[in-house]
Amino acid sequence: MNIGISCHHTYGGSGAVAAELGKALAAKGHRVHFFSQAAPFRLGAFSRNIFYHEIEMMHYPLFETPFYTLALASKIAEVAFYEKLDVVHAHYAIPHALSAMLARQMLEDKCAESKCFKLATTLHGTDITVVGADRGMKDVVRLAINKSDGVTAVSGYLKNETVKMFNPKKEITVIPNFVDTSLFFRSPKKEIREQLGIGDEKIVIHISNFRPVKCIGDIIRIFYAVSQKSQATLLLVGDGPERSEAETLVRQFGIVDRVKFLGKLVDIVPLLSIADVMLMPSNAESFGLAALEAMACGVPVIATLAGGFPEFIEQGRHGYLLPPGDIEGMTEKALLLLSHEKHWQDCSEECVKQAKQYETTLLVEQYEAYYTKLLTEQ
Ligand code: GMT
Repeated sequence: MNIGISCHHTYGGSGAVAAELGKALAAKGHRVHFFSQAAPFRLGAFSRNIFYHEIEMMHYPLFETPFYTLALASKIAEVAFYEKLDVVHAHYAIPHALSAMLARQMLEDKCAESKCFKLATTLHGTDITVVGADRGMKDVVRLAINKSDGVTAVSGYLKNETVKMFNPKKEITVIPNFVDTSLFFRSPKKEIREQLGIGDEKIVIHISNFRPVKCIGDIIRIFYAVSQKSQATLLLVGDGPERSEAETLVRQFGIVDRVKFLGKLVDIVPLLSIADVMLMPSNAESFGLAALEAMACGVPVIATLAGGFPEFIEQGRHGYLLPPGDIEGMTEKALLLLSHEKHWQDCSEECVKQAKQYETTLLVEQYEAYYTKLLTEQ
């Protein structure tokens, strides 16, 4: 198939899923065209069957802000026509699904409707729960959903939220996040600890784009309480709007030497491989890709009874789920995992087993079947 993928390039789950999906489809022989403002952060090196189209925007003094949505639509239309795209897969409802919809209209005179690409849209989370909930954006998100030929959501939770908010015309299919366990597996290296200046203490990790939903403040508070009872280091991977507040809290708590802000790193396997617990106290999380990737590396997760976490993290088996904001509860469970070696080992092994249920190859087959279904439907 000839597949177009339109996604955000920035450090975040939707861009990661889009890039990993495109790479896996290309490895299976499909020709994959990426559309984004800059190269998606997980795209990596050149590979056969992958084509990347950077969206160039027109800058003209009359326009205060350039029109990304329109430039993207023009690019999709151009590539779809010349490369005969079968499917355009929009990751995140806006602007990607809207631009693809517009591209289709641009092509109306050029190709017969039956030959024009099918539009698949994957909802990732904040496109519904944050952007879709905004009064000014709601109707445009609804349009993007209803004008797509098919819509998928990354969890049952997100599907239900979407149905509640938008009552879409078509059935939403759940295709969860996935992980390539041939790349994400535990392989601890001593030199990583040395480079980070860490001895043999326990390691707590968090990876995200530091947005308010991630509750970075809770992470610092939990870790502070943990650090009072256990010799541990906190690795914070990523960056974003909540970082400076987190740094302030770390200073106030006097734990600067125990917390390492590592910034936006793409190669996270070496860090996950030395981690003992992943903290994800988000107050809303449609799936939680970083948690799944941690589990593939044998890292038990402490997350919240919110969003999609309960769909793949079982209480006491892969870690623990507590109500959002329950700092005391999360601290207690973190200490339990950090101090009971046998329990940690059991959870770690179960995490690896569970991650294999979300193997990239399995879920990519589901996306392929989904595209085929759209192409055969009238
Ligand atoms: O906030 C992020 O990390 C990015 C965010 C997004 O909306 O792009 O990620 C979402 O998509 C990921 C991949 O499907 C999911 O694993 C995340 O749970 C989801 N984030 C939220 O729902 C907050």
